[in-house]
Amino acid sequence: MLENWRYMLIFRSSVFGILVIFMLLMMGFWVQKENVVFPYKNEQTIDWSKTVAEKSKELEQCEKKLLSNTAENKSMGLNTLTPWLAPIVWDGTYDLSILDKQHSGTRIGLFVFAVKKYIRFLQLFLESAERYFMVGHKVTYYVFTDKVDEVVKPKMADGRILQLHNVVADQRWQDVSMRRMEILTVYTKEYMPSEIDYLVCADVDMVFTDHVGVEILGDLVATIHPGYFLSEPESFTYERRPISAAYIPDGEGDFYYMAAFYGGKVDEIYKLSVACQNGIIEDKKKNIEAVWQEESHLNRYLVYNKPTKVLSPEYLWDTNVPYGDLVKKKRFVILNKNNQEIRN
Ligand code: UD2
Repeated sequence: MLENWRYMLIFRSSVFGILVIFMLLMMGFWVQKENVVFPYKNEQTIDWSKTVAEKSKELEQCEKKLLSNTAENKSMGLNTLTPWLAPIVWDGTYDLSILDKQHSGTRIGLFVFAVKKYIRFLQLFLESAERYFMVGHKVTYYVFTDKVDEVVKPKMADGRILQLHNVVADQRWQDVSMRRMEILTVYTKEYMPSEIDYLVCADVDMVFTDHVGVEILGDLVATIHPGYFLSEPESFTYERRPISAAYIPDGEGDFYYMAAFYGGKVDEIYKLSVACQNGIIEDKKKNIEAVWQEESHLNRYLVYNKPTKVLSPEYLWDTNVPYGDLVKKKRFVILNKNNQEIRN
């Protein structure tokens, strides 16, 4: 009897135990099932091809904003960054109100030669600069001429100074043009460091036709020649004769820069002018002259000392070159002149 009772107890406990284990297993399964199933209540299919297509459209539009979509516009000159990550300044690539604040108090020099018959361009150059060049900032004009008495002083805004300096009138126009480098080596060392922070060098046979402001300032700044902004380096008119100090071998060089507008911090322009002037002297000793005089030496310098900022052809436009429609703003424009007449 006692034996039966013990078996009954063992049997009942076992059944109870099995039931408990079964219930626990069921609960575990339920919990697991719920955990697994709950986050994926409804199965969702993502259309990856659509998402990828939408993204590439967005990227394409983004690229279009920077470059227009023709083959030509893939050219380096239409980019907004150089391969060494210096900005190429185009309209819309900067916020002037931020830059103006950053440059409050900055002193800027504008260096120009108006020698012999080129004096006729000076009045328009200065008056247009008063209207468009660094408006609201401190500006010193450094005018070098052999005709100080003929200079017509423009009406100038507060904070702007006109300095007139006498300079020798070389006989050949090429020598007048190159003389600028020699003068720069002296002034950027002796006088300008205490007078200005940045220097901008310009040709005089030019007119400012739109805003040119502090967006152009940088350590070393050069402007893309409007005739070459769509061209490949092989067609640039660099000095190609190895005998010249301005020589640039095939395969080297990024842009063709124009000597009619460049600039930078005063000490950078000092280094640039010394290098170019030394090149000019070396060539003179060999009785040669670089194909585009100081512009060739400038280009050589800038191949091996990359500018920290590059100005698009907005900042140097020539109405005689094609593709003007690609350059919406023409801020500093070359005047047409009769070279034969003016250089004699
Ligand atoms: C190109 C470049 C110029 C320079 C030159 C060198 C342009 C717009 N400019 O100019 O930067 O590299 O080639 O070959 O293409 N000047 C005088 N009196 C003179 C002669 C020259 O003041 O008798 C000054 C003046 O500031 C003039 C500058 O030198 O703007 C350059 O001379 P250019 O304009 O006659 O030379 P150009 O047009 O070939």
